Amino acid sequence: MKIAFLGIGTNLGERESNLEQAVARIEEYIGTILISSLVYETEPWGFQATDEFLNLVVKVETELTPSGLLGRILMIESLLGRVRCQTQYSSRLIDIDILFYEDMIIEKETLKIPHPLLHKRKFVLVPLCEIAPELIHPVLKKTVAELLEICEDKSEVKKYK
Ligand code: PH2
Ligand code: MG
Ligand code: MG
Repeated sequence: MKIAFLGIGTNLGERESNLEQAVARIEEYIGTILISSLVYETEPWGFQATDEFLNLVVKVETELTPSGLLGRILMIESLLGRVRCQTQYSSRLIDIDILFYEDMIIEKETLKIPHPLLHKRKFVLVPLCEIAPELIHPVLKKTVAELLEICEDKSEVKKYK
């Protein structure tokens, strides 16, 4: 069994229901969720949108390999109705990102682990720090709590429920 941390986000449609469905599909197709953060309401990061996001982070136990995990994530995203746009960032029904997989470092075109932007995003670091403050980033060699402390992202991240 391997441990992975996944970030989940949505800013379109019935956001709470999107998260609930994503969590249910993760349990069905990926593995057991060991811990889940609270849900946070967060300002769109890196692009302009009027719709705020709901974000959370989960810790899962899985038998899948990293590429197997990515395959299931893409399947779950499309099951939940996600249509991918060409533009870099856009509003979405659901987005599931692999943040960490064990302490593995993967640098493929189609799969980068740890998530290359996680340390720049408070919408990831705040929920991650809630459930795993002492986790060490295998590339940056800092704990999640330290990464949050030095993060320059000033966007708003507030507890939703
Ligand atoms: N995801 C992005 C880009 N910007 N901003 C917030 N607040 N939450 C997200 O999940 C998010 C984002 C790309 O996946
Ligand atoms: Mg993302
Ligand atoms: Mg994604």
